[in-house]
Amino acid sequence: MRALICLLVASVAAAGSAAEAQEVQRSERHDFRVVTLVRGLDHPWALAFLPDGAILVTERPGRLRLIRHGELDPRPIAGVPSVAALGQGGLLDLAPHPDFARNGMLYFTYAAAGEGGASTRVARARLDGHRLTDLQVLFDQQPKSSGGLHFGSRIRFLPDGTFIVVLGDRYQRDRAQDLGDHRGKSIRLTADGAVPPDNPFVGRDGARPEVYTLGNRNAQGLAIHPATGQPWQHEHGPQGGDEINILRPGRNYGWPVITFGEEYGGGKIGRGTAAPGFEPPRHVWVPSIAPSGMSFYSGSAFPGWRGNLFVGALRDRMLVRVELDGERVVREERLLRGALGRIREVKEGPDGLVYVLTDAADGVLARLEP
Ligand SMILES: [Ca+2]
Repeated sequence: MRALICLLVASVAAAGSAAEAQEVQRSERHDFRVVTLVRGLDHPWALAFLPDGAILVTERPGRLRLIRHGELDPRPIAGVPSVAALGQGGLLDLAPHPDFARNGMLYFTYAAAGEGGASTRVARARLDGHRLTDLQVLFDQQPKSSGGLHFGSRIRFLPDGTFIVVLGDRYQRDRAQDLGDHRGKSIRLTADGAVPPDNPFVGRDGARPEVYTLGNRNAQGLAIHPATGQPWQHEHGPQGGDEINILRPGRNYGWPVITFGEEYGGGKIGRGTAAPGFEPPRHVWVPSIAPSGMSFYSGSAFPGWRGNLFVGALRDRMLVRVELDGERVVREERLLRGALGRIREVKEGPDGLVYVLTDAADGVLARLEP
């Protein structure tokens, strides 16, 4: 069932805010309205909710924006480092430190240029009013490579206080199986940027100790399961073969040895879809949906969606609702098809509503409401 019926198209400007109720949509478990909160965001990439109710949004060209009381502050946050805004690169994900209310620390990922090209970097800084201070680079993906493809990335804190960053292979697929290379990996670091001593490849000759998993192509989704604390990831396949995976330390997720995808224009990649020693994906999309952004839903505004996983999709401009039975994907429903645009990011808000960002030069922040 992919029935999604637009019942009503209306533009209702709420008093005192830019909110516009665009549509009422019917879906399997809930009817909902899509309310556009903010327009005019330049390729927004990630959003984060702050304890005081404000919302931060990254814009890929390199700006960090503040939304307070539903209004976009016209002044970008100062002090953002310079980013390599080329192709898929730029200012990407962000995550407040779990103790942000006390320490004000923000963690973010971005494409950075340097010797040999560009790669994904992780930095943290303190948000002090309208500026970032005490900027500190914690990780720089090595080696850098040319071109503007496959920077990943998402960053999330685990319950133990360390964080995981999912990366991309920088379109150098064979590097994804090389433990001496950060391309095509996820990494795990402490909040201060040190290598945790229990990382899976610490002490192994020729391996980079930050590596947490290998064989990952280009991941733009990461969410921590609210009950198990496990990191769930999704990644772009080539032509076909987008995947959902559960990241476990030291495991090999197969790229480019096993994949459900094929070369662009056709042609086999690797050995097939499964092989001993490689983790099979939990879910596969063929054809590709181009997933970006991922969030578990545990709120009370949509009781029928509790325990579901939401995945944004650039292709077909939709939001995918994924039903789970433990670690098994049992069903998906495709929402918002064409209603808003390419969905780059999805997050559950502290109010239990579902927030999305659209990837466009005039991108929006919108909210799903019952
Ligand atoms: Ca895989």
